Amino acid sequence: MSDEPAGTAGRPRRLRVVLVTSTVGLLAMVGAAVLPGTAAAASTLGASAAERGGRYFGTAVAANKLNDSAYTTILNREFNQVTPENEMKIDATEPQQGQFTYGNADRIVQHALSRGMRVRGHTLAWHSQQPGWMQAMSGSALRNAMLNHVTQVATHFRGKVAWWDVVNEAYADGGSGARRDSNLQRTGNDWIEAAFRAADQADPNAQLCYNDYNIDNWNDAKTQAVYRMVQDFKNRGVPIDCVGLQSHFTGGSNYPSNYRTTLSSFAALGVDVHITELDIRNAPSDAYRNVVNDCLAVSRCKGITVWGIRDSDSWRSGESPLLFDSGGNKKPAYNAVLTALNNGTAPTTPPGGGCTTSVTPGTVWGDRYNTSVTVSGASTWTVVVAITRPQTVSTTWNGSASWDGGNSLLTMRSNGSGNTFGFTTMMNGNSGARPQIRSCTAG
Ligand code: 9MR
Repeated sequence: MSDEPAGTAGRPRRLRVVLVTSTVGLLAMVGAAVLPGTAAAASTLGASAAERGGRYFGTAVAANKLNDSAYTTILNREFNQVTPENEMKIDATEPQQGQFTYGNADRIVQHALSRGMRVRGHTLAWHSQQPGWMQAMSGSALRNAMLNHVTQVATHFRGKVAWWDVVNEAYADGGSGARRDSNLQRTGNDWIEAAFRAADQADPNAQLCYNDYNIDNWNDAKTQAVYRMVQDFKNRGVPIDCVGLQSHFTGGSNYPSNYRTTLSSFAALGVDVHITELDIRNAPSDAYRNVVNDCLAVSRCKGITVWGIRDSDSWRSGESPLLFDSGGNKKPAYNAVLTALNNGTAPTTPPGGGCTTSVTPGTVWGDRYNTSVTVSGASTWTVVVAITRPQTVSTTWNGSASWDGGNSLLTMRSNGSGNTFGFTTMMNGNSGARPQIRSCTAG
């Protein structure tokens, strides 16, 4: 580790703003008429995860599949978070030094944000999938090129990417607990924190994560080594917000019984934890269920991303490790995951019980649109609606409005005007996003 000037650990922390959305309201908005969003047992992975403390359930997405309607039907229905599978990697975004190409990544981001899904950026600095020019570099030239890459890409996606995998897979496998040898590592042991600082400068609102595989088993030397790095970063004020456990339980590494200990131990360092690339060989329901329950048991476990939608989309399709078969049908593991999410003990049904909302799209003008929400199951209620910025709400009716979450969460309380409230949303340049119902509480 490089030496850090004393006092940095206590410097003001970065802004932390994460858009909070769920698919519940969105589905109602794009549906032909009115679909219910319930606070009790949601029927899709994303909506159900959202009800478990605002978590997400996401998937890796490949840009070249966005024209496949079987694929996008499942994507749009089930998931409220996406990670571009390859399109934000270094070879994709900077194929020639200093020439940045964002077309495929932008397509995925647009697809996601216009549907209220959050985006995980993957990945800014990695030993693998480097373009040829970078592979050929070393020393300070490589260090500077890496930092410039981090700065440029994080700047391009500023305000759109909720979490960045700033550095990916920097530790060696096996018992050494050492850094992985790579051209980046050979630029100096401080390359990881330098990357985090550059990302922090470029996008102070994004959550910055370290992401790796085989850091699932708490007893593994690799897990312990990453844990010590995160602990050191927190101690010295290096801007890190989260750890991503890829959790490829496939090809020889299995779900470990101490997985929950690993999640909670990282969380105890003061970082969020994310399960970022989940797939499990042959998709056993038990292991999928355990992963979900472990995440729900750790309040800082913010969500789960599976590494592809259908088995045919998987990087290891021969192992059929995903939740949908190649025909797009739900597998038993899908039902295990959804049931675990819906039965989750994470506190989400607030005191007073839940109620149900139906969202009806209203008039759309060039710069704004109306939405109305009907509440069932309670005569007095509190409904929380997430607005995707830069959109803002200009007017509300038939309820008493208050705001929090940096003006992205609108809370509407019944005020004796009946069970249907409404509001006008100003697009402010984003015509695609639609409000998302976050919760409905009776009383
Ligand atoms: O799924 C990705 C596959 O399409 C690529 O060919 C491969 C190239 O390295 O990367 C795969 O995704 C990897 C991810 O970026 C990082 N963790 C391991 C994933 C599976 O290899």
